[in-house]
Amino acid sequence: MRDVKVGTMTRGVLQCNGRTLDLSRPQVMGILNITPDSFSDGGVFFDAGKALARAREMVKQGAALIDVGGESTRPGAAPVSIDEELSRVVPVIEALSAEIDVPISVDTSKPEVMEAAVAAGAGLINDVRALRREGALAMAARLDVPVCLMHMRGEPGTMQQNAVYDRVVVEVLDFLAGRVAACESAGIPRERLLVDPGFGFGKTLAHNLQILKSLDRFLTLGLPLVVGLSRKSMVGAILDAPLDGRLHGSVALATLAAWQGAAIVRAHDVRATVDAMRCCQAVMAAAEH
Ligand code: YH5
Repeated sequence: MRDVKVGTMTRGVLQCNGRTLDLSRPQVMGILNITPDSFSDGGVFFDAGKALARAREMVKQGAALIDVGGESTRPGAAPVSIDEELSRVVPVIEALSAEIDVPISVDTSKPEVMEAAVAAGAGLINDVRALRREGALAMAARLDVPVCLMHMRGEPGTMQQNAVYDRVVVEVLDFLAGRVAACESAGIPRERLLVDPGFGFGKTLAHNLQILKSLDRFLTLGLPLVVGLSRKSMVGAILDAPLDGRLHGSVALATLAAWQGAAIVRAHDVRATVDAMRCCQAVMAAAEH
């Protein structure tokens, strides 16, 4: 990571497989889900053309990164085989990397998918299991791209059943510090790592709120901080709102995260979130007196 001075803060430019990600100001990672229930008209197959159009739109709206995911992490979602996940994400990453300039991240826990995605042009690995799957650490060490390590308690299907913490912020911090150490032991330099507390992954509303209130404590890890709050159930619980009523709450929480130093916010609603990040950055960059 090359360092860039921003006021008194120093943040880097991340090298992502030939593309760069400027982390001197909060950036938006646009979500591109490639699952049969997205980009389809109710059938089993998704339309790669529609996925590409959506990615293009998000780049136009200011996304600095597009996160391509072929495995649903929703509770109760069926596991996806390696071949199925490959067939969903690889063609989309290939097509995207041929026509857009921003880095593409791959949301996966499978080493085989990491390898094929990076060969197809992906520039960042976003792993909700923080490289805990067999072979994932070694694969990520071999691939020369940054990795986002996310905290999740348990597995998507059962994670809400074990959402018990003594001190949630300390426990999530300790987990991430442990994964950073595991990465360094496996040969992944710190300069290639990002961390994410994993909002909603094995956490109650109270836990999610505590983590967001104290988000700046995660900066002690010394790594760029990623957060995903967009449309999540914590927004739904606060506002008592269905999925399509969570835009303003999602943008508000993303702003609170950026204000505390989050480098990347993962979002569905790119234009609104980018506007909020620009407003937040304007205040953060203002002179003190
Ligand atoms: C994240 O936080 N999240 S997938 C449930 C929702 C809405 C959205 C009930 N991948 C994260 O977005 N990667 C996902 O409504 C992620 N951080 C990172 N790094 C879950 C998701 C969602 C779930």
